[in-house]
Amino acid sequence: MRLDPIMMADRSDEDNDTGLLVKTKPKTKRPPMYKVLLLNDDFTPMEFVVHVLERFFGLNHAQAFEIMLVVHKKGLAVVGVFSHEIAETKVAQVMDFARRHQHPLQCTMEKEE
Ligand code: TYC
Repeated sequence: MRLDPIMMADRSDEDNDTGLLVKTKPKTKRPPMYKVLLLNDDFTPMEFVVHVLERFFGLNHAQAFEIMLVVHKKGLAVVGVFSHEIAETKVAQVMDFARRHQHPLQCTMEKEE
């Protein structure tokens, strides 16, 4: 015989008194993704930017040239979407490569909506 009161905790999968099963949502939230952005400037040579896009973002020459032109004309473009760690690595690689070649090219990351 049960002497202690029946608590809600004993009926965790049931709604108050309806007897209906209420399934709790499985917590499978995907990790946030980050856009990597390339910014235009007046000094970095176009061919250098194309090379950066081929080297660090795995684009072929035509794709790289196309995105470089978008940045040149619009001021910036998303060049890829990655996990936080990969995005950070891409940004650091681009910034370091540009600095070593004394170009003012800027690359940054932004959390996806
Ligand atoms: N605007 C630069 C030029 O005319 C080319 C350029 C393109 C620079 C893209 C940066 O992210 C950039 N030489």
